[in-house]
Amino acid sequence: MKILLYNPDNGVTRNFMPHLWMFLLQALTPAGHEVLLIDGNARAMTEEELVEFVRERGIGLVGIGAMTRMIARAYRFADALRAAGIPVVMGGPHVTECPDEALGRDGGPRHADAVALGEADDTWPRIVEDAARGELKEVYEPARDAKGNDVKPSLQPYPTIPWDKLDLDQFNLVPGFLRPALRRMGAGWGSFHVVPIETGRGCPYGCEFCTVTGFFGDSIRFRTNESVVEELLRLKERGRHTKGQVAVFFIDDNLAINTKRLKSLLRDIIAAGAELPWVAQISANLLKDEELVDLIAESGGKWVFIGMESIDPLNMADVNKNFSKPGEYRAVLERLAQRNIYAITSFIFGMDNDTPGVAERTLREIHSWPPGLPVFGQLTPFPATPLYERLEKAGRLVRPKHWLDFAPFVMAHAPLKMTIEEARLETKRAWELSYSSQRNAEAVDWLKRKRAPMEFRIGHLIARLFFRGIYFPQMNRRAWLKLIADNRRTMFALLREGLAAWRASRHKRSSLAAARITGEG
Ligand code: B12
Ligand code: SF4
Repeated sequence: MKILLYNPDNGVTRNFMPHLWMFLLQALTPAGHEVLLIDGNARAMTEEELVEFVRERGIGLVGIGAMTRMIARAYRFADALRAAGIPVVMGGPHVTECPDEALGRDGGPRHADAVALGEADDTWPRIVEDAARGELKEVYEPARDAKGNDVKPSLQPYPTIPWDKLDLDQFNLVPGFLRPALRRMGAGWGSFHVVPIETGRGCPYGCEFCTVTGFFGDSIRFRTNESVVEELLRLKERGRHTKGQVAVFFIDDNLAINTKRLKSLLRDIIAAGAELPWVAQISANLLKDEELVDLIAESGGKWVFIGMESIDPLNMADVNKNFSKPGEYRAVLERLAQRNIYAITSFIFGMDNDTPGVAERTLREIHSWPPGLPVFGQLTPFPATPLYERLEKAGRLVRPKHWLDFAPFVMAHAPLKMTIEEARLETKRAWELSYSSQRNAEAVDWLKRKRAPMEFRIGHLIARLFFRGIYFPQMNRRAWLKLIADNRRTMFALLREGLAAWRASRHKRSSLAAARITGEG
């Protein structure tokens, strides 16, 4: 049987990275079936085009995965496929939290023939075999232990994802017209892939707004160090072989949740020569350990995603995230910056203690830190989270099924001390000010003053231009050209400096060669 795994696009910007679930399920598919992958963020398609693709290739089962944010779009694709007689199975966090909605058991329309609840590593092979026999069941769930809890995949052993052989062309971040020239640059820049790798699952912290503790559980499971190192080595080989660049996103929710284990993994990566540039999510409270931060730098760590959420400790207490202390953020970021590691700092507006002006106050604080990539969202009650339950009980949900009429950056409940509209405007202001051409220039200047190497400054500016796209749609060439025009001063300054350095090194090389010839003569 031919199977298609499909991830709908997010409607804002191209994803910088493919979704791991597709590659994982592909690797876990029993022999004898062919699995195709399409990520709508990399390969845009309408519902009709997807149906045609599926029909032309004789695909017998489509698997769709989506977060809550993309679920309405996912349902539209599923509806079109089912109307054409193609069976659809859906999985991922949202349908796990709302299976009745996907199956039409809540009085609404049905969107999926089957749903896979929770982690599907063990159920996927069963789904495939049932579908091949035409006996798809409605619900697939993990086995239960004696206490009635889900049996979670141990991640030991972990399936081999053949990154070295996969066709990853749809995820190449280098624009097509630049590839031939860039392939010859340095070690080769004809392709640039950010590849998701997980080293463990689960988080015990249970922040009120987060679905992770409910979905993956509070007991943490790790892959073996050997299996992670082996995957990194294969990726490194792929980069060499294809004359391209590979970076890794360790998608664990909190890579340092067990500091001892992370140190041992990073030491093994260094010992095996498996270092690649990497980014990971780590909470601020776990970044105080100097030895750990040294190992992060030595093993290739470049960016750390930190869920800072708010600079107001009262807000942090409200969402059960007291372990992360706003008063410690500056020291953490400085410790990272000393090693040329920078942070993607994530903030949430619309918390219960937020008042108008929260954007200005937060930005004042951010501007006193080493520059990073701040991102701003709003407190969102995802289904099955403690936050959702609290707001529902208090009668505060204005749009209880906000995902079915998704409106970006419009809250689904009213915060206590500001309106929904004020929260939207604060978020907009924070994005505008954080990614203005002036702020981009200031960030690059800061790095220059701190003598950060040229490649860090170029990387930082490029990252800023991409990150802006999380809020401001950058889906076409016009949007990109405008962005480049707005930031031309900073770009030209870097280019001039780069050319001067290149000329100086060329001059030095030819003087050395001349001296050698004269000496030998
Ligand atoms: C990496 C990541 C991202 C990446 C993007 C995704 C990518 N390209 O990988 C980035 C950093 C961009 C991102 C952004 C966001 N993210 Co995010 N992200 C994650 C993260 C950390 C890892 C995802 C992952 O690969 N997990 C590992 C795989 C193996 O697990 P999985 O995807 O759940 O898949 C398993 C099962 O669900 C199932 N499955 C999944 N799909 C399917 C499909 C089928 C057919 C079947 C059978 C089974 C199946 O099988 C898999 C194996 O067991 C998760 C948290 C987490 N630990 O999962 C959050 C998470 C998915 N993100 C979340 C959120 C909220 C967001 C944002 C909205 C945050 C924000 N406020 O801006 C944005 C939205 C971005 C956008 N516009 O698209 C929430 C989603 C909650 C929900 N109910 O929707 C999560 C769960 C984190 C959380 N704190 O709650 N994210
Ligand atoms: S630390 Fe991160 S992953 Fe863990 S519960 Fe809190 S927000 Fe979720």
